Amino acid sequence: MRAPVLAYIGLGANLGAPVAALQNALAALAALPQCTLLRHSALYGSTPVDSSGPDYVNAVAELSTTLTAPALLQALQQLEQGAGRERPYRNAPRTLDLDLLLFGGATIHSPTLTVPHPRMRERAFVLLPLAELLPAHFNAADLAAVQGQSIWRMAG
Ligand code: PH2
Ligand code: MG
Ligand code: MG
Repeated sequence: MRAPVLAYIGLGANLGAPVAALQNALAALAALPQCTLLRHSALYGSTPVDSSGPDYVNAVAELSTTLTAPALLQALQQLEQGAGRERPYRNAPRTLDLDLLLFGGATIHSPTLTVPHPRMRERAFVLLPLAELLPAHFNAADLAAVQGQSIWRMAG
């Protein structure tokens, strides 16, 4: 058995019922084989960034997993498919997006996966929920860099 790794997953949705989609996705992540859902951030509302349609709901989940990164990516893609994800064009509005942000301390550059996620430090909808879970990972300059972006913590 591989040693468990802490993986961080960015969740996003802006079509259908996004709050329910994220709640269902968190339950589905908790039920994945070889994965334990340890913590998740609050849910955040956010304005689409390089995307369109209704406001997004975003969050970040922390998993402990003995899956490999490609196996975890495949499991995330299956959950997206199960939530009715369609990919008509890049950054299209979506029913569920699950992005692998961090996989332990791994750096991965494969044709299908780049970790750490290349845009995670530029996007408040990833950075703020991730910083909620990993405050020591980010400094004031990191947070200041995304300060102008429209994001709000949702109640509950
Ligand atoms: N995801 C994108 C593109 N733009 N904007 C917001 N606010 N939230 C997202 O999750 C998001 C986005 C591509 O995955
Ligand atoms: Mg994404
Ligand atoms: Mg994605």
